[in-house]
Amino acid sequence: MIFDVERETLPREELEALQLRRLQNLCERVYANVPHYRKRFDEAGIQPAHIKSLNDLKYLPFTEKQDLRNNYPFGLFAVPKENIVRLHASSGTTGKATVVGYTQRDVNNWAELMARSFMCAGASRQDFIHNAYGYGLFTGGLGAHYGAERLGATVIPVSGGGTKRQVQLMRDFGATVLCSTPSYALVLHEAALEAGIDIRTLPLRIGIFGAEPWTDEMRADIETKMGITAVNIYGLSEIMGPGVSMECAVAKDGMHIYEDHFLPEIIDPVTGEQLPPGATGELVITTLTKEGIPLIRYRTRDISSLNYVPCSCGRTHVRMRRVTGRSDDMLIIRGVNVFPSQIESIILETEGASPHYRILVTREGNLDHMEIQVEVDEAMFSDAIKNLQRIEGRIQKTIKEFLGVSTKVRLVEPRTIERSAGKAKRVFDSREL
Ligand code: ADP
Ligand code: K
Ligand code: ZN
Repeated sequence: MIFDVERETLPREELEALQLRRLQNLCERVYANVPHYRKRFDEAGIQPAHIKSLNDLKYLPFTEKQDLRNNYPFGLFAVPKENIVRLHASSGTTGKATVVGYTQRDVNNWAELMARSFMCAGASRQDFIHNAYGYGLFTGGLGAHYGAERLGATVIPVSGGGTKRQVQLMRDFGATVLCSTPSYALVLHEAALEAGIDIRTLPLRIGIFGAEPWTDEMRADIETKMGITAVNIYGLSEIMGPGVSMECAVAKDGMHIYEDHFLPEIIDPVTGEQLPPGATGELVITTLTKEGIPLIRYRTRDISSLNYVPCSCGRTHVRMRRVTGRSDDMLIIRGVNVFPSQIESIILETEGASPHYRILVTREGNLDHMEIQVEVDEAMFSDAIKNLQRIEGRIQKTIKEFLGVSTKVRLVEPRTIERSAGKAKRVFDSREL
């Protein structure tokens, strides 16, 4: 089922014609209303009227997170302040928070795209949606909330935290859809077990997980434990919030970017050159319809690739591959590039290791040291030390083999690694201090 059949299945030619019209209009708007962009366009010797085709996108200047910070709080807004109906701020995972503003049309579009996303995940107005994304300045809670209402479903605005109670409510109200970070889904599962509730026996059938990187191995783990279909949702506050792209439950193979609203590119993060379809690099997004804070070629820092192969679900919008991490998440350990998600995959493939882990990086003298702490699976906890050491050794060896880096792996007792209601913090790199 497709929420907006007409727009979500537009033939590529028509889609591109629409994108071009919207891009031209966007350039006019930011040139006229945002001093920062007028200056950038002038410096690059480009005028809105120069944009004759989507190919000309590459001549436009990039926007970086730093540009939002330099113009903090409202400098990049393109409409008079009284036209802004809501503010949100990014969670500041990688530094000072940035502020974004929405017009009434922006919040309507957002609800529309989140409604599309719910249906893309297989949900409908029959569903009870347990929304455990944080409500507040973070975009997750309210973003999913209004989308669920737009769909006509029943939304349960639980927000993050109060885990024990959440589990009871999920059972009592018979939630069929869960929205949360994937790490919080695991926390809910754990709390349910403690309360003697087997989530597999509840009506819950769909998990819509995002806001942080996760792996296919994590998906499989959650699906088995909770007896649900887990799909990936992507978004960022600078561009809108959740619902920039959504994985369809039909193919479960990458997230459809709502291309009538967002124009994606993949670039080489070092040279800034556009890369051909399919290549892996940094995702760059231009907002085609946003009024409050429209952004040209926003560098997300997220590493992905674009798949233009038609999808079996019927949607024509391009799919982005699961984000393996942000370019600024990449750890360089003694010269070797390592993404935390690669480590996660290996941990989850190892029997006896739980999905709760953290990565500690330190420097001793001139040498980087990486220690990975993994909670041992409850069932294995009472096993002989010898067996536990075997698990540690296996993870260590696999990481060395596949990622080429030596690590120390330490199994720790179940439930000793801190749980989070939102985005999990897994990497502790004390080298930066
Ligand atoms: P912050 O940048 O402060 O974390 P946001 O809450 O806007 O602020 O987070 C957006 C970021 O979260 C994205 O740029 C991306 O790095 C990450 N993210 C969101 N959804 C996903 C997802 N499904 N997979 C991987 N990373 C995601
Ligand atoms: K309903
Ligand atoms: Zn699809």
